[in-house]
Amino acid sequence: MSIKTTFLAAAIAAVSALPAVAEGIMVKDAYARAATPFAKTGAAFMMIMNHSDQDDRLINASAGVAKRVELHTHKDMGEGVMQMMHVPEGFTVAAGEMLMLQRGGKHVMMMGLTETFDQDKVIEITLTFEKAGEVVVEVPVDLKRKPAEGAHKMSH
Ligand SMILES: [Cu+2]
Repeated sequence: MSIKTTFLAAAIAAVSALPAVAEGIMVKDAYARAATPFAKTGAAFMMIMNHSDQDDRLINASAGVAKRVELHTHKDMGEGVMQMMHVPEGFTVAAGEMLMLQRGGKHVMMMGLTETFDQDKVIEITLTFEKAGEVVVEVPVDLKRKPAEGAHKMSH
């Protein structure tokens, strides 16, 4: 193997799931988690990039494994208290910008889970964008992943 192919193979191996792409929207590094594999609620986190030249908006999400899916964010209530809030209008992803769904921040909330969240199981989440339309993302369950540095602890 040449140095170049070795590097490429390593780069591909480092990505947990293949990026989903549609109409300028690219989703990377998606993962889902629940407090335990048998929890009734779970959340999904990911990096959403808008490579198009117009602003877009994530307006809805659905998942086969959940009875109800909502777009949530966390609001800092002060004194270290973070409260989850449903955001019906969704999240803007400006042209050329990135939207981070992460622990303690914006996330895809899945309620009424109908399947167990086993480590490395892949679930399908459909994101609906105002302009790009539906983007189906394969999201691996990762119960071991630690929150990103600086992210607040979140409880569901
Ligand atoms: Cu939530």
